[in-house]
Amino acid sequence: MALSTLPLTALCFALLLCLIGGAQTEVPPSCLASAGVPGNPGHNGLPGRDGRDGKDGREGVSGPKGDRGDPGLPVPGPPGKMGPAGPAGPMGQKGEVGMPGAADALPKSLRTEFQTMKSRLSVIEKAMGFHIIRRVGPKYYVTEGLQDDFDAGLRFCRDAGGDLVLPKNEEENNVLVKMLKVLEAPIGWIRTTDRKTEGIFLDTDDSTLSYTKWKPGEPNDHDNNEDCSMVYTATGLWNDIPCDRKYHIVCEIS
Ligand code: MFB
Ligand code: CA
Ligand code: CA
Repeated sequence: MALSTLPLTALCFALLLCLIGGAQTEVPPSCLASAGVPGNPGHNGLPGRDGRDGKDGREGVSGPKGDRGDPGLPVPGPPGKMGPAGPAGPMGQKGEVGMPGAADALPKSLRTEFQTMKSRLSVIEKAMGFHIIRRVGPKYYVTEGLQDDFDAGLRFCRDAGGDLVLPKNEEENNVLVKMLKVLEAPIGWIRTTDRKTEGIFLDTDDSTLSYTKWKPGEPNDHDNNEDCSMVYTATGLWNDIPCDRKYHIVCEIS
């Protein structure tokens, strides 16, 4: 019987015998037959083990838009922006009658005197904040001996509850000169400028001057740049000078 007609198992057995036979001696001639006609394909083998996961695929194209979601829960949103101020409310009721002021507790004849004493006390308290104090009429001329420009002098005196000095008569001008001598200061500021109208010297509240003591030939707006005023300690005379100079500051408290 030719090998090609034997069933597969028999063929394998025959081949096995050949190989075994060959292992002990040379391969017997019966096994050296020419290759047979290929057999019929065998049955499919058992399914193999799962293979390893393949590489991730490329991102897919976006899918179609989903259906509209259900309405959200009725959750209160954040507070809105502050609205515009409403109209002023109606006038409130009349308040209780206050406690009688100290002056009200006095007989009418003493009330004015009481108010005067109160305001004098306030002036003295402000003046007592300075090292050098001179009383002149109802006013106090005070200084710390500081030097600065005109506007800094205005600020310094106003912050202390007074103002930069402006003599309103000969007596006040003389007291100012004496204070500058105590400071050994050759020049001091005077509270008047012609910043508003060139050549017209006014108080800083734009009121006119009732007293001046200009040096002859002054004010002359020297170099077209003199809008503030000073007093010479040696003569008590006034001169217009540039506002950025640094001279001694004397304040008045009244
Ligand atoms: C001038 C005066 C000016 C300056 C200058 C040096 O007087 O008006 O304010 O002080 O001298 C001549
Ligand atoms: Ca001027
Ligand atoms: Ca001048």
